[in-house]
Amino acid sequence: MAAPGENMRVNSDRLWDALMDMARIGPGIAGGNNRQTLTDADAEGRSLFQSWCEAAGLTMGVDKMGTMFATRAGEDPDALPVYVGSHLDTQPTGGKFDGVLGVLAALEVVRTMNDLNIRTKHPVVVTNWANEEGARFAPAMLASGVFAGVHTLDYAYSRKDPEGKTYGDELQRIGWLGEEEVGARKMHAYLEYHIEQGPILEAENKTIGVVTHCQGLWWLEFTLTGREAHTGSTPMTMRVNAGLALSRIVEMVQTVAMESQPDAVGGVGQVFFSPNSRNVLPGKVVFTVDIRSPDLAKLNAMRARIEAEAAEICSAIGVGCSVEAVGHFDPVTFDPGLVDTVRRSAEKLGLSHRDIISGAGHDACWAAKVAPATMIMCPCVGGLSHNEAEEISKDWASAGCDVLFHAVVETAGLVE
Ligand code: HGY
Ligand code: MN
Ligand code: MN
Repeated sequence: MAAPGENMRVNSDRLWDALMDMARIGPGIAGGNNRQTLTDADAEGRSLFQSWCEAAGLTMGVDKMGTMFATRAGEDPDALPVYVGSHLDTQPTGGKFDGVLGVLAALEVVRTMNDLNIRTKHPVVVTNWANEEGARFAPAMLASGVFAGVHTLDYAYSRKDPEGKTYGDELQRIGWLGEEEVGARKMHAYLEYHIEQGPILEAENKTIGVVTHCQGLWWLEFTLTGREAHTGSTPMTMRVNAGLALSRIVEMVQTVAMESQPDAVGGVGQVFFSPNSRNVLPGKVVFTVDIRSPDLAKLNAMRARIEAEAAEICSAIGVGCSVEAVGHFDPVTFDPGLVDTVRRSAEKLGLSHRDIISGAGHDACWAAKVAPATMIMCPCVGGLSHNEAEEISKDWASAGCDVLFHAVVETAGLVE
């Protein structure tokens, strides 16, 4: 017996076309995207997204961090909106779907609501969070962090990219500095649809991830100070080699993460050498350690051990060592009521699903501090993400969007 509404589906072709159209903006060099926050490519993608929202009859608002909110009116003007979205910014060698799927699926939900003349009690707001990736301006999820009161606007504006440009200046330069106070908007609920960015759903042949939690994170930025010297004429016993300290610390982080299993990860993705000349020993090495776990005690124990052992490593070879936490959030438990709504929507649609903990961080992690929030995931090929070869199937994309559609309509309250 078909469940009520189970035949209501989104337009799979229209969703996929939107994804492919957006992917043409800020192309990478290997089939993915390089549409980093507050670049001209980001501005171009924002304008395309705004044109689609306005064509769907939505009203666009932009806040002082550049986050975009496109509203579909509800029947009850006093009802708080249901926010649905993710992020359009990408990694420098990002894929076509990380974040973008969640924003354009939210738009597809609204487009389908329009097609079916669906009216809801609560408004629905399609959301594009600024600077989710934190690749150009650390930390990640910067705009949603300001929205949730975790960061101040001044702190966010002061964040610098590797060229020394500030977030505030770049937001002004691309013309997307909005007028709304960040966080002034109040949410009835927040839902985010995202690719898994890991291997579990595909390996278990599950179409939907019902996200119950998100693991916590520390980004520890180390600055090691050695002595610049000639790599040829300086005897080994006279070297103060910050590069050697870096290599020992990276190895140590791997050991700490492996000894903290299960449910712990650690690694280094970004390193800056100075002067970065092939025949000069580095005077300064700056790098970020990324550690994560769904277990807060374990996460903090990893941090303490890494900082202590890094100090010992540097002391043993006479290298200066300082560390600053440049990103953090505790493990997140999503709203059980919304998680159940997602699970029932998947069941109503006859889609295979399993509960899952998000390995990656998302804007939903900060939204969960100010409103009931949850996530939906779809598989990605080989679990690969933050790689231009990131791939999903069209069927996966629309199956998760169908679940999002049903969960949003239920949460926003269908008006018959
Ligand atoms: O780092 C993360 O987990 C996210 O991709 N910003
Ligand atoms: Mn993402
Ligand atoms: Mn990402």
